[in-house]
Amino acid sequence: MKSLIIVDIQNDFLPGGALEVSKGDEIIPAINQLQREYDLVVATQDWHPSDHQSFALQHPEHNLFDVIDLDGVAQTLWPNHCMQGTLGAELAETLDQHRIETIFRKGMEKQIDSYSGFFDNGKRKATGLHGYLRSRGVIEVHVCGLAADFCVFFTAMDALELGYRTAIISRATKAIDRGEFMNKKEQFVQKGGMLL
Ligand code: VGL
Ligand code: ZN
Repeated sequence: MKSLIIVDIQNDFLPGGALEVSKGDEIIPAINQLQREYDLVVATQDWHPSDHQSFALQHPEHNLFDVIDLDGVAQTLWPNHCMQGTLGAELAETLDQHRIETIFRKGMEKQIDSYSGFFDNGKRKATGLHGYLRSRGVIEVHVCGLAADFCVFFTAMDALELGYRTAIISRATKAIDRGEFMNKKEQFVQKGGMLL
């Protein structure tokens, strides 16, 4: 069985959003098309409390995009984004959701961020995505969505580590920083990941 994981197609990551990914909206038609090719389609949703410690405003002594130590884990400081219950946290209206069986939320815990759809950044807690995929007989996962250099990359790296045949679908992802994604893509391929 083969699953498509649609990562964080949320208003705040689209042009005009709080943490916009340039041209992030342009991949949505491709993602809508892709869904029909999979046995199982799931999605992730970044879902932060308003005082989440990944928000720069929670650390007045630091600047946006600084990297700090948060409970022993390196943390980039972001603008407030994907706050629970806000319009920015909703999945994009143009994303076709009729084949999405389950949405895995992440980043709810104030003290730790969660880029991957499988675990938080300290690998302290699992989201349940691995158990869900396993119970459905999934052995191969393809990852798409936003942002390529953060949540897509870390989701794909965890999938590889968990033993799935794993691909990132290049035409269905966009990066916050393209240079950063080039480096990370290399790491992913070196670890056995496929780029489609
Ligand atoms: C993401 C930064 C912070 C992402 C989420 O979805 O890639 N990036 N929160
Ligand atoms: Zn976030």
